[in-house]
Amino acid sequence: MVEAWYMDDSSEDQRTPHRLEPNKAVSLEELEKLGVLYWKLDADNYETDPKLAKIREERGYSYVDIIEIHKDTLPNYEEKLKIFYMEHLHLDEEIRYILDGSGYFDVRAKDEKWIRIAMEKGDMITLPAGIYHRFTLDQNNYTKAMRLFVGEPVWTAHNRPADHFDCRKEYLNKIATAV
Ligand code: KMT
Ligand code: NI
Repeated sequence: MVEAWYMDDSSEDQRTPHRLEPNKAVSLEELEKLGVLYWKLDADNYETDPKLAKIREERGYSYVDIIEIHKDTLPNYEEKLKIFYMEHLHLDEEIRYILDGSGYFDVRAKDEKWIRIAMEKGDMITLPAGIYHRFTLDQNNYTKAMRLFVGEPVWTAHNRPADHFDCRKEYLNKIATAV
């Protein structure tokens, strides 16, 4: 099962876990209140997996591609990693399914603290439009992920501050009333 925790605020290497001492875990229910959805899937059979097909059908995830994040396979690797780790939001959902390797998605809690979500092979996540977040490789330095999207993909990241977007306002309203 996916593990998440509140981060410490040390400025050491972003690829280390950054757990608080003692660890302060975050449950799937808490993530759900932030609009973050999670599924565990069979990554060895993603091409024929009926569970993935059902999620795609239900949520309208018509587009898929695969990104491999490794210094030898990703063009402009260093630059991309820096961009991924800048706090940003999107006007649409960010949907990622880890097919191999691992990495951390960090999302802002209601109180603005960072929550780190440790994603491994078989973990699929949806970040809602308007949530501030970022991504980093962990110390394994490798992620292979499926990127999904509703319709034609728009990967544009709006770096913080991006509070003027309607989706940000709608997002804040939504989590304010989530119980
Ligand atoms: C993103 O948008 O931050 C990414 O695509 C990160 C890599 S997907 C694991
Ligand atoms: Ni993003």
